[in-house]
Amino acid sequence: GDAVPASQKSTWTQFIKSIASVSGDLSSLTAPPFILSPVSLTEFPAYWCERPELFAAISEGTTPKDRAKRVLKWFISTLKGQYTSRNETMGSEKKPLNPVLGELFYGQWPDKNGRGLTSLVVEQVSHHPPITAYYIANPSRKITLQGHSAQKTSFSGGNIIVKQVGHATLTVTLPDGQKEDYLITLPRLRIEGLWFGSPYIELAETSYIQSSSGWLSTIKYQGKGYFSGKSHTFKADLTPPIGAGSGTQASSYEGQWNTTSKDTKTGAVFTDVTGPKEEVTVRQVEEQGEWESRALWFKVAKGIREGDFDTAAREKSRIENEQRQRRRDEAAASTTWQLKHFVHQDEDPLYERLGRLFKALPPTEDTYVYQNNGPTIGGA
Ligand code: 0T9
Repeated sequence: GDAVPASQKSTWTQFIKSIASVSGDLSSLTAPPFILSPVSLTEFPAYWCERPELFAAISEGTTPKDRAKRVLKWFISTLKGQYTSRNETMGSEKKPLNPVLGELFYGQWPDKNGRGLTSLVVEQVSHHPPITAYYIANPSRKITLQGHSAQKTSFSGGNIIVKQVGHATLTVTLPDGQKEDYLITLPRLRIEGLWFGSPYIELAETSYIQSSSGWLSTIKYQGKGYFSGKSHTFKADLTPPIGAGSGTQASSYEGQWNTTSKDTKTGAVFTDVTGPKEEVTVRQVEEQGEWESRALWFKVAKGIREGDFDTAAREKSRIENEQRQRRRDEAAASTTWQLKHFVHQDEDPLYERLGRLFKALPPTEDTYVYQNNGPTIGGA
């Protein structure tokens, strides 16, 4: 493969073979240095809000359909960051740092142009399997997003197939005090280009955004050579509540989630992510607590960035050994790790209620409920 450094060719081949044989969870596989990212998975929920103005604009919707359309527009506009940004910043998809239990990530997007301050709280709520819980809020717009993210991986046709486990719920409180909820399911990923050492993500199959108002977005994803000649293609249908009167019109949108899309009927621009996005603002590493991601991984990340992989590996082992010791101590004392910001619940009533409207599978899922106890950063 082209992108694989000569000295890492055999380890890369070995690595691909081990991916093919280990199914389910790839997070703890040891990968060759050239494919390592210095960023932990706990930072990934920030991708949900790198266009904070689109998140804030949801509250400006004047009808249930208008708001459902704005939620869809915000969602589609996050996909470029979520799934192609490592290729842009690091040349290819890379293996993120595997978060430790209790790892935290806090951030915010400042108030600008009256959009309000948006804040982010992330906690690694499980190490094995890895599960990341997150909460994003724009209090002045009365919009919240809560979710958790896990993955089940398999290998097929030379690609890694990633089924995303978990979901997100978005809630907007309307001027009359009524809440409108949205259940957001997540697309399937195919990681291609592995043999050449230059992996990238393509999205596949279907994801949904179901509003409590009844409006449903059905989003279909395709890569090159299916219904479009282009990669990163989607088609979304926004359909009215079941049994709605004839005055309610469906809409559809299509295009590329990494560039632009339009209203299928009118041709009007729907999403355009060709302009700059806003990365999350995070406290200086020196000011962070020991469980905060960038402080926790500082030496490992520095080693990876500077090509000092011996230091990176040594520091990573130190963190992992410390974790193992912690788990042993807890077992000996018959205690368990206490989560800081989230409480696990076996059932999510909102998932069940909204999922029923479009026959979500599975019919029920667990959830991590935010405890409203995140740090107050700049008045958040
Ligand atoms: C939620 C996102 C998720 C996390 C990552 C599959 C993956 C871990 C999960 C799904 C975010 O909202 C969106 C984007 C990228 C996803 C990652 C891409 C990836 O490769 C990793 C997996 C665990 C690997 O590291 C596989 C090995 C690697 C060598 C391939 C580059």
